[in-house]
Amino acid sequence: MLASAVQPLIHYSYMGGDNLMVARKRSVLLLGESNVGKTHYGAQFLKRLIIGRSSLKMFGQATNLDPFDQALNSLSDGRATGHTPSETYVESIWPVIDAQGQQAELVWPDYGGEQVRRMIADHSIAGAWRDRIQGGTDWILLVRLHDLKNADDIFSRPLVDLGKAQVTSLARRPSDQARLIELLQMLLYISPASRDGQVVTPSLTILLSCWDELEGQHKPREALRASLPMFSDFVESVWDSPAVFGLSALERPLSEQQADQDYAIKGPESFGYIVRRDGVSDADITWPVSRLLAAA
Ligand SMILES: Nc1nc2c(ncn2[C@@H]2O[C@H](COP(=O)(O)OP(=O)(O)O)[C@@H](O)[C@H]2O)c(=O)[nH]1
Ligand SMILES: [Mg+2]
Repeated sequence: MLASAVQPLIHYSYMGGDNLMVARKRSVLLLGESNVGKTHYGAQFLKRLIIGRSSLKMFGQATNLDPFDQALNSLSDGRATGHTPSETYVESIWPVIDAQGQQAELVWPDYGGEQVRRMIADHSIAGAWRDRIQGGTDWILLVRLHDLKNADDIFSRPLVDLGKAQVTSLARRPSDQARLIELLQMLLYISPASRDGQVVTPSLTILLSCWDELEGQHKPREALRASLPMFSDFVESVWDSPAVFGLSALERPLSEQQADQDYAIKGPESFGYIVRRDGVSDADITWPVSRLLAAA
């Protein structure tokens, strides 16, 4: 095979400082607005890696595990952890490997709750984000449907109203789905994704988080389409093969104050599930990442 044909599959990365490693390595970036469950998913994911109950293993030194350690301690008692936002962009990087020897780094950013919203409102992306976006081969976006609305917005206002006087009095903000589309558009713009045809790299996985909060939903893709149709259309048309799964990292709501005895007795690793395309649930919450490695 020609070297040039192989090139796009290879990612050069520095590991351990000085050694330039050439590896077929993926860099998976976890994204999501504030309060969608990133930290609790991270803690549950970490627990699975630690006890070996997953298809992935930790492969080297993870950085900056503090927020997850804290969440894990609370979960072990059967409690949720409080929100401890950091004002700046901080990230925790976990090197992982699957049974076939495929490696990846998982990047869990932690940032002040308003950072993503501000990024969208100001139309500007901070430097640290930019670097991450440019190096990422896969994006996993957490979306908590329960907290979002398919509300009227500037796009749903009838065009016939445009000519009428005093339309300004009807000022509306972009809806939740318009905001999410804007976020992905901005990130794509600064990513190395090719503008020709549908996007293949970075791949996009949408995890509908806190799935246990949604009633009567069976298949994740249909749930997304029903709640956020415009966002769903956007994703399907821009990406070559976007994936949509359900995620309940905790399996049930937990209180920060009152301990859930069942949790404390069985351990947090006995809780949490993923909902696959066909609506079947699976206890391996690391699977959305391991399937990306298997596809490499
Ligand atoms: N019901 C339910 N609540 C969850 C789940 N995961 C997280 N939460 C709750 O959602 C809130 C936000 O979670 P957190 O991980 O701090 O979100 P982050 O801001 O994206 O890091 C917390 O109150 C958690 O208890 C879940 O799987 N199910
Ligand atoms: Mg968090």
